[in-house]
Order: sequence, then structure tokens, then C-alpha cells
Amino acid sequence: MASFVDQVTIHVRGGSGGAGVASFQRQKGRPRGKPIGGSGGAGGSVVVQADNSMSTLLRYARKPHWKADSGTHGEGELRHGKVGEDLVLPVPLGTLVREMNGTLLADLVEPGQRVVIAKGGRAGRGNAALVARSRKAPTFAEQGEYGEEASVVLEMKLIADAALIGYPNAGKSTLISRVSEAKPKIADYPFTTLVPNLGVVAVGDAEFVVADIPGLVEGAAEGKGLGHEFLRHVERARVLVILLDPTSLQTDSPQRQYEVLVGELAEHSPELAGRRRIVALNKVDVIEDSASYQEWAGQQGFHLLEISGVTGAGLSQLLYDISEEIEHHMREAPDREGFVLHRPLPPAFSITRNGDEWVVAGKAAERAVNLDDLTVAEAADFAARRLARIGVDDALAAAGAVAGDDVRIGDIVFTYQPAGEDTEGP
Ligand SMILES: Nc1nc2c(ncn2[C@@H]2O[C@H](COP(=O)(O)OP(=O)(O)OP(=O)(O)O)[C@@H](O)[C@H]2O)c(=O)[nH]1
Ligand SMILES: [Mg+2]
Repeated sequence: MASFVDQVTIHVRGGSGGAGVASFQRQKGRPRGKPIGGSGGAGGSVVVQADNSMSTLLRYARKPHWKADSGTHGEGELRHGKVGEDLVLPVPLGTLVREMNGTLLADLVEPGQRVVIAKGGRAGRGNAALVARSRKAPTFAEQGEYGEEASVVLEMKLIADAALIGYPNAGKSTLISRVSEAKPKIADYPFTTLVPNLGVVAVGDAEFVVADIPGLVEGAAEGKGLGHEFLRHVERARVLVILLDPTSLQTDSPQRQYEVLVGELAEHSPELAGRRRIVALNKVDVIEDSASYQEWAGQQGFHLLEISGVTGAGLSQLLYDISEEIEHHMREAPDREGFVLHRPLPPAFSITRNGDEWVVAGKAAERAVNLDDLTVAEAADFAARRLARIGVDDALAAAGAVAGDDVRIGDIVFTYQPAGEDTEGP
């Protein structure tokens, strides 16, 4: 398949969640007052989204680091923090999103298709939101969480929209060098081009990719010339452009070239023979008269364009026709269906032994202890009960922890106290 790959690695971070606050409204008759600490705002996520106004990944090659907005902190008087906005990174249609290890996360094909690659951090709740039956006036609040960090590879496969098909020397490479930035070798001997060249052609607002492929000869479908190789390159192209050469560089007449080329396509696959095609008589700068060719094309029932890759004659019409045909094709047959991988949630926590410590890692566990001040007994108790509820105590016991062991969660180290055995007060 004729394609060239554009690939960049980006490093992104979700916004942090804002912290909640502990705050009280003094009231007569209530020793502490009413909890009125607001919650933080959640951090924004980083999203990669297919956008048909994008045609390359250049923007990300220039700037590989991106971060979504953070949420702001809550304040007293029930003022909540502002939510951080998601950061949407637009990419061209057909972009593959991979993890660094190669796992394919998404194939973004349709406009608007999107994948979240780094979630924003959760916001911390203020003490007003932490009120419960058993906790009428919490003196603590939750911290916000950091946003996720991720590095992903964006990869764009350019698939040739149009393939130039013709005998060796028909002028395919000359044509692509004229209409795009591609710079293939050009010479008047057959098989100058051995591997396909792709070029991006801009027509008005539209862009499409043209493939200049090696020349096709009679018997190609059975492997003559560069044979199957060429036909394979043609397979994915939406539109076929058949170039006929009326000069003495060809021993076959343009009519005969046409028959052979279409015959080889059909032999390779009937579907290919039925593909949309445009037929052009090339090198009209050096022929006397094209009337006989036009008459023949009329009899065959197709339109014959007259062009010259050297003088540029007829090329704007050719490009216009190609882009029209591509549009037709896209409406009829979108290339492929996109997908976004949905992965199972990671486990709530994991337990490992590191030297003298037990290390509890994982979002749920870190969340449980993410409070503004764990030296407050009430907050420490709240965290301990949360850890027990998500199963950390049982898992530590099962792993072999005994009373008095150190247990690390993030930056915080606790002393393990099996459930039921109450700690002596200080
Ligand atoms: N007069 C004239 N000569 C052309 C035109 N296009 C190509 N040629 C000449 O034809 C010869 C072959 O041109 P290429 O562009 O290399 O042909 P190709 O189809 O890529 O050939 P292969 O790669 O060998 O299959 C060169 O000498 C070109 O200068 C044209 O429009 N007019
Ligand atoms: Mg060539």
C-alpha cells in the first residue's frame, strides 16, 4: 500500500483538581459553627480529537508538551472552585493514537471521534461536602488530585487518494513533480521509478495525496516488470489516473496502452477494474493533432483529458477532476471504521514490600489519604476508615503485615494497626 507515515510523540498532563477547604460560619450555640468550606474544581482532561481541518501533525512536532487547565480551589462561604477546561488536541482524520509500548488506543477516522489520553485530577471536597451523620462538622477537607500524565505516539498514515498509472516513460514522475513537492527522478528510460513517490496536492481548500508508481507493462498481473508490487500500491487508491503517452517513446499506441493497462488492472482484481478512473493523454505539447484520440475516446464512452506535465497544459482541470472523484468516492465508501479502545479500570490499589515498608499504590488508596491535614485526629480517622472500606486493611493482613509495621501510601507513612485493635491515645 502506498502510504507514508507522519509520526510524533507528545507528552501531556491533565489539569490538577483544586483543593476543598475547611471553613466554618460562627453561630451562636454551636461551638464550631456550620461547615461552609467549598469544594475545588476538577482539572481538565487532555483529549485527542479527529478534525478535518487538520492535514498534518506538524503542530505537535513543533510543540510536544501540552497540559490541560487545572481547577481552582474552593473557598469559604460555599464558594466552589472553577472546573479546568479540557484541552482538545485536533489531529487529522486517520490518526492512530498509540501508547509508548505500541498498544493502539484509538484509530480516529471520523470528524469528532475522540479519545481521552490524560484525565484531569479529581477535585477535593470541602468540609461542607464531607458532612455525614456521624460527622456533623468536619474540621478537614480533601486535597485535589494531580492530573494524569501520559506520553503517546500520534501516527498518520497517508493513503494515496489517487494513483498515476501508465506505461514506463508515460510521464508519471514528471506530472507529480509538477503538481506537488515530490521530487522523483525523471528520465527517458523505462523503470526510472522503482518505489512509489507520494505528493500532497492542494486544490483550493482541499488536499489530496497522489502516488507516482512505477510503470505498468503487459503481463504485470502475472509478475512481469515490477508486476504485483505495483498493483498492490494501486489497491488502496480511491481514484486511478491513467496516463497515455502518444510519443515515440512508446511502441504501443495510446489506444493499445489503454487496453493493456485496464486489462492488467482487471486481471489483478475485478474490483480494481471497476474503480473510478480518469484518462488523460499526456505530452500533448509534442503532438500535432489529438482529434483521432478524441474520436476513439468518444467511441469508448469516456472523457479524454489532454495534458502536458512539461508545459502544465490541462493540469488544473485534471486536478479539479481528481478532487471531485475523490469526494464522490469518500461519500460512497468511507475508508475504514474508527475505534477507541476501552480498557478495564486499573485495580484500586496494589501492595508491595519495599525494604522495611509496605507500599500501597493506586488511585483509590492515594485518594483515601489525600486530606489537607492528616495530623488532625478526626481526619486521620476518616482516612483510616476509608482505607479499611476499600479493602486495604484486609489486603495488608493477607500479605502478612503485622501490627506496628510501616505502611507507605504516597508521601505518607502510617503504622499498621489491624482492624479491631484500637490504638492507645497519645
Ligand atoms: N514533451 C513532453 N515530455 C514529457 C512529458 N512528461 C514527461 N516527459 C518526458 O518523458 C520521459 C519520461 O518521463 P518520466 O516522468 O520519468 O516518466 P515515468 O512515467 O515516471 O517513467 P517510469 O518511472 O520509468 O515509469 C522524460 O524524458 C520526460 O522528460 C510531457 O508532458 N511532454
Ligand atoms: Mg517515474
